[in-house]
Amino acid sequence: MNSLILLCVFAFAYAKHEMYIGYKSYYISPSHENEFQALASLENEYQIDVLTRPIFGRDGLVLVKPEYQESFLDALDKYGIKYRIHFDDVKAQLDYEDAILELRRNQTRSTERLSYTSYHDWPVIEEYIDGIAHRYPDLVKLVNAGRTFEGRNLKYLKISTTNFEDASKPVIVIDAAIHAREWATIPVATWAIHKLVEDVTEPDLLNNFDWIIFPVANPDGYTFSLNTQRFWRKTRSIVSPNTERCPGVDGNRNYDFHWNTVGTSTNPCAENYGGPKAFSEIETRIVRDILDEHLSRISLYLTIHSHGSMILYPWGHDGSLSHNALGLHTVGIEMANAIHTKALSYFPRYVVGNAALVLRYAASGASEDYAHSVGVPLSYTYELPGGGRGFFLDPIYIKQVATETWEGIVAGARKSEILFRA
Ligand code: 0X9
Ligand code: ZN
Repeated sequence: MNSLILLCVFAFAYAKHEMYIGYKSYYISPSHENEFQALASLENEYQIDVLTRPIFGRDGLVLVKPEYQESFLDALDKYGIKYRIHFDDVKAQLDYEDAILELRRNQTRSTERLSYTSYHDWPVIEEYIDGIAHRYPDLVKLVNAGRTFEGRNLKYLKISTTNFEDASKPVIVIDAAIHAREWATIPVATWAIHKLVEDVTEPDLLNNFDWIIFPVANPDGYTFSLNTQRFWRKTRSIVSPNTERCPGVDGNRNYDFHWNTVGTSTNPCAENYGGPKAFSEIETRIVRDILDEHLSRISLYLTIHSHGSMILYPWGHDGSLSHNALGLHTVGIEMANAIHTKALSYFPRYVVGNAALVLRYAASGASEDYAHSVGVPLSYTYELPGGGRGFFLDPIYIKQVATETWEGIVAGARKSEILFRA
């Protein structure tokens, strides 16, 4: 009987990542402009999923389907793009990661209401969000902003000592996990909530600002990535009958800023599908509406992604600099420096810069560009640190990344207030 149960458990575990059988991942290191350009065209031709964009002096990470292993590597050779294997058997690595997660879940007891020792599924995070609003009614308001395609509630928190009624306070907006597979972004957002509500060590952050935190902007995608398809990036909506086979839209290509022009795809099966129209997704409409409602008071917008240790600012669709480029760069550096004061010495240092120039890859329809285009003076994409294993930040680093990133948020908020009042 016992061995039957074990067999079932193993069969289930084995089946979980079955679709990745034969997949391999590679570090790639393009070094010249023409190599970066060639890579962009190879992505489409060989259906490469770029898990981390390579930047100057730092390897990228790509996931390659079984049918393109040889031809893709041949093409890299042809263009002289250096590469080396990351995971020879992606499925086996995903099974291993599941085992680590399970171990961490069972091993640790946390005194915090939400532990930072493993990744939680959406119901656990939802319960935490609900609980915070329930326990701190004078400080926190839960907004139920709508339902996802699969029927999950899209919830964000408004945190304010003055019920958002003091129009002289700047507002800070943070969202996380619009990209489903970027799991580590969620604890960063919930840690910010924790530090503003449950463990206030920087009271000025609470008293001088109003906060809007949307910790899981894409719960459908996140759930699908946790349970079914690890590298799922998009939402889960079926936007028209011909997208049934390939559901989902890349939320960070769906904003109405040069929508559908560059670094995006019209193919619903592509990871960077921008959707049938701008703001086709409720997940992005919610952020649009938050920005719209509080625009005159928003001093800082942060969209949390992972990974790559970068702080990126507009304009990411063409690499040009905005009227506020100096402010964006200065505050970006302040945030990175603040993170570095708490970062581990063996984590890579943050790179700060224009999104398209740093990534050598232009992409339109992204939220940080959109927010800036409608008037948010300081708008950034954070790409959090990875954990050496590529996409998977080992749970032992979750708290580290959450706490060091909080330092960046604190520094950004304080700087944004000075500029807001100037
Ligand atoms: O491509 C993205 O959406 C972001 N990188 S990720 O690996 N998290 O997918 C970068 C967005 C950069 N910003 C703009 N292009 N505006
Ligand atoms: Zn992302």
